[in-house]
Amino acid sequence: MARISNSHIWKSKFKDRDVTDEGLYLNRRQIMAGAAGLGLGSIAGPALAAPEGLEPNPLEDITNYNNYYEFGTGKTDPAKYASALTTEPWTIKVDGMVDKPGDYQLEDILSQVEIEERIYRLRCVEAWSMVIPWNGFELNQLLERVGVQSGAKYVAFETATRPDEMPGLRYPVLDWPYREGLRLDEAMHPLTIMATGIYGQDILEQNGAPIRLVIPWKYGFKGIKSIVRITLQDDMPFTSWNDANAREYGFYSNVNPEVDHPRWSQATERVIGAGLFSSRRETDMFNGYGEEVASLYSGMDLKANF
Ligand SMILES: Nc1nc2c(c(=O)[nH]1)N[C@H]1C(S)=C(S)[C@@H](COP(=O)(O)O)O[C@H]1N2
Ligand SMILES: [Mo]
Repeated sequence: MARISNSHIWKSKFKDRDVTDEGLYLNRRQIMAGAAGLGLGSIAGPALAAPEGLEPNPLEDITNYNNYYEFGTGKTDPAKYASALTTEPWTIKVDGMVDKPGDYQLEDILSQVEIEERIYRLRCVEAWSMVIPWNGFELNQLLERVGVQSGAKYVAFETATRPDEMPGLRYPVLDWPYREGLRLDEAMHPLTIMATGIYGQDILEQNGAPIRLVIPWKYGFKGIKSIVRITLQDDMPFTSWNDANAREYGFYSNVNPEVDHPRWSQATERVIGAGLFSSRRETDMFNGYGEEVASLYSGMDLKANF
């Protein structure tokens, strides 16, 4: 088992797993993705334990306590309403400064990437957190495939807008569609993944089915769900939360215990699912991923560029 493992990253490439008929099972999409390059026989594996200190939350927590405002602003609204989202077929438009723009079918995208399991902390800007065992692929694999042109400096993302399926779109909480963005080097970073599964199963709609972004060192709202468009561009993208309240939500939104939200401290976080007397933990700079990502921001004033 070639695992890269330390206190806060843990990953396992499916091809390295032992074959077993029990434990973790893979969904159709992931089997397709894995089957392309790795051989079906090798895609199965036991339920795997996280390294000490990074115990994933149970699936019940991960799928019943969500932010997905297109389905309502309550934490349980997505679990109630998001199953209405039609996720097949699914097309992602890739446009802007790329060599191969086009409407890419999800199956086509997944046929040419390597799905891995990544157990990451998720830290919401609202000062709660959980640990999620994602299945997904490094975004850089897709960006390399479509051919990023030399002038591109940012990547913009858009969520689907389906008024018939998303009751929350009636309310102008945000300027829909939900939009997010990254600097190109952030998007290319190996920790940045596109997730298609959790616990080895298809990602559920409330978590951003069929495909969503995960950037573990940033506040959760950067992890845009149910992506239908990816645009390479030279200017800083429009981002929905920054547009809604630029004083409270910056473009970067790197997890930073030293930069408080104007209305609350970011020094600590409530651990979801920690029982009756839910516990708090101290928030780590870059959510604990500083060793890997701090260099992306060297020389920057992180209080000004929050
Ligand atoms: N399209 C869309 N993406 C979204 C959101 C949203 O409301 N709409 N909420 C964000 C926020 S605030 C967080 S904390 C994470 C939550 O992801 P989870 O529900 O899978 O834990 O999704 C992010 N992605
Ligand atoms: Mo969030």
